[in-house]
Amino acid sequence: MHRFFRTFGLPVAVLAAVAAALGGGMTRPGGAPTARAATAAVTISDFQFTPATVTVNQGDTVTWTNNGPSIHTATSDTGVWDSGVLNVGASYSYTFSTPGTYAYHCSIHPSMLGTVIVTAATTSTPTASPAASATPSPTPSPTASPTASPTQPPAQAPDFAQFGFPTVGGSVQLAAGQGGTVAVGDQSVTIDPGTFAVPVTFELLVGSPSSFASLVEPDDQVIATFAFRVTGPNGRIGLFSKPVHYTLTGSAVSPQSEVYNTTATSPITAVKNPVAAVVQGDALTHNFIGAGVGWFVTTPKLAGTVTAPNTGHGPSSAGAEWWWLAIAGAAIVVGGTGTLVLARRRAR
Ligand SMILES: [Cu+2]
Repeated sequence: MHRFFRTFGLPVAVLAAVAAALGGGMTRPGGAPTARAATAAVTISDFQFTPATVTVNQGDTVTWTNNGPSIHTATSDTGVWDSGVLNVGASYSYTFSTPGTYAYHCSIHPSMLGTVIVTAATTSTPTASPAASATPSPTPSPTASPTASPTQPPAQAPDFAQFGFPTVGGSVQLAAGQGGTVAVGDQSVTIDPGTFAVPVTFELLVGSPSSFASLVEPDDQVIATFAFRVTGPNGRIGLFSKPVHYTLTGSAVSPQSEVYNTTATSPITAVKNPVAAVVQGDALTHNFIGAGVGWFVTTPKLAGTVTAPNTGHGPSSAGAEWWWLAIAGAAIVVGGTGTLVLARRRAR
């Protein structure tokens, strides 16, 4: 974000000003999601995003418009952006400054899935095409404007204390630009210097694993729950300048542990985070760049009975461990008493 604005911010701002002076007559509402477009339009209707996958260049803006008849959201799986509720006819825009593949969903209807692919911009494009940069979004949100501050995203994050994470497990106050660590129990979050350009209070919220149990597969269990509440001078911050680093340690962590995103809705829904967690020994790590969703971590229920073998096995044995767990699970279903035997074998 920083680098993007240092490099391209000025020309884009100048072009935006030129566009404003021209009366914004260059709007291209039907902008096709072609690789060279500076904006791409995604229509939300009939419980799907159309197109479901849109490819844009670094620095381009994607605009989602709800053509009804229901309310929806366009919510990044990893907390990068969240449109909030889009009423019928409403639009939301987000400008992508970092190349990558971004999965998103509707937090009201989790089966609605979409992807934004952001390709790296060539160095000469920012000033090459005034028409491309002069396309204002229909209803620009604060985050959509290229002139918005990159380090103080105005997008307000939900307060996840109200959506399953009522307890402040840990809290740290950071001066502008300062890094730090916040922890509770076997969970910790490391914040690199430069993650926030303003002074913030970074709170690590936690909830009861049992309150999320109904959202996971019957053979999985929730072993950790957490959300971030980051409050700066202008309110709760939804998007960070850099990812923060989350770590969960403990014998319940297994190579099959998975991270789920939870919604700020009632009832809460959950979708699997598209980025796999990294598990080494009894430590699970994952990076998060925003506070637009909450999270929980699962592990197969049997993992609790076969904790010790997790250490000392390289990544190549992960598949084998998975099969042992599957076999053990089948044994439980069939025989009911197979667990201990298998666990003992497994431990060799
Ligand atoms: Cu929806």
